[in-house]
Amino acid sequence: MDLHEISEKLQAGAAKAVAALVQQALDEGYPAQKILEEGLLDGMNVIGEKFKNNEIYVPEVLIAARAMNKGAEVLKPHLAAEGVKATGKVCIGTVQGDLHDIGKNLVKMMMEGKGLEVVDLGVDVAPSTYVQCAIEQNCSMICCSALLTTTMGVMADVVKAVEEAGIHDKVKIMIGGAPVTQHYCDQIGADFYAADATTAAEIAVDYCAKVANG
Ligand code: B1M
Repeated sequence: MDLHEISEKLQAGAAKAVAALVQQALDEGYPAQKILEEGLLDGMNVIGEKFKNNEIYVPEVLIAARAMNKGAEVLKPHLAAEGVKATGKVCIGTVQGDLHDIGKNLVKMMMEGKGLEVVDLGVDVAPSTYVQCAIEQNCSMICCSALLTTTMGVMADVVKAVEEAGIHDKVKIMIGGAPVTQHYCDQIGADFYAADATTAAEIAVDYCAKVANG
């Protein structure tokens, strides 16, 4: 099969077909990462361009997003890194005012695939909620995703809330999402920036290993 079929079905919002095609691609031996990039993410990129150019609107994007999530669910067990044994716990959420969760879900999936325990706070997460969760659940890292230039500022509030709670020496903050940059991370005093889900998972695993080894 051609992985482009997955991209096309995703753009059409055909969630069941996307899930079935992802399974077929796995059965045919395509690597999970390739299916993610050349099938699912390719489709979302086209959707993103059309959305930007007002060729499609929120309902179509939502339907495509649902198809993306369905396909990603099928991929989930196959994205696990082989033989990696990691321990550690982090929490993740999309920041307050922001409802985009596809990237956040991918980051979570990659982290779980590498053996981390991930507390998913969902979307529209207030700074105090991250802090409360990190304290109550003993998380080594708070992971914040933002997709809007209007919501990425909440990440600075998360850093402030962590500092005010006096836990920054123990709990590190990682940020990411399309408008977020390393420069912004440095500017607000967050600890880590990752441009993609794979890098985010690697950073979290490395940091949790450091914590575990004292
Ligand atoms: Co939204 N939206 N949206 N949207 N949407 C964008 C982000 C936008 C760029 C589209 C555009 O105009 N070109 C634009 C933002 C403009 C800006 O701020 N500069 C936009 C807008 C304007 C809006 C609304 C305001 C539209 C409206 O209502 N008028 C509205 C806001 C709602 C809200 O949040 N309050 C809105 C709504 C929506 C939908 C609900 C319809 C839907 C979201 C559905 C869902 O998530 N369940 C949606 C979608 C799907 C998009 C686009 C098309 C795709 C986003 C996506 O999922 N990409 C997007 C256009 C685009 O990005 N090209 C757009 C795929 C995903 C895998 O990528 O999330 O970037 P991404 O994640 C990447 C990396 O960034 C990284 O890893 C992932 C890949 O490996 N990453 C991290 C993500 N989080 C990380 C955290 C980390 C590390 C890495 O560490 C913790």
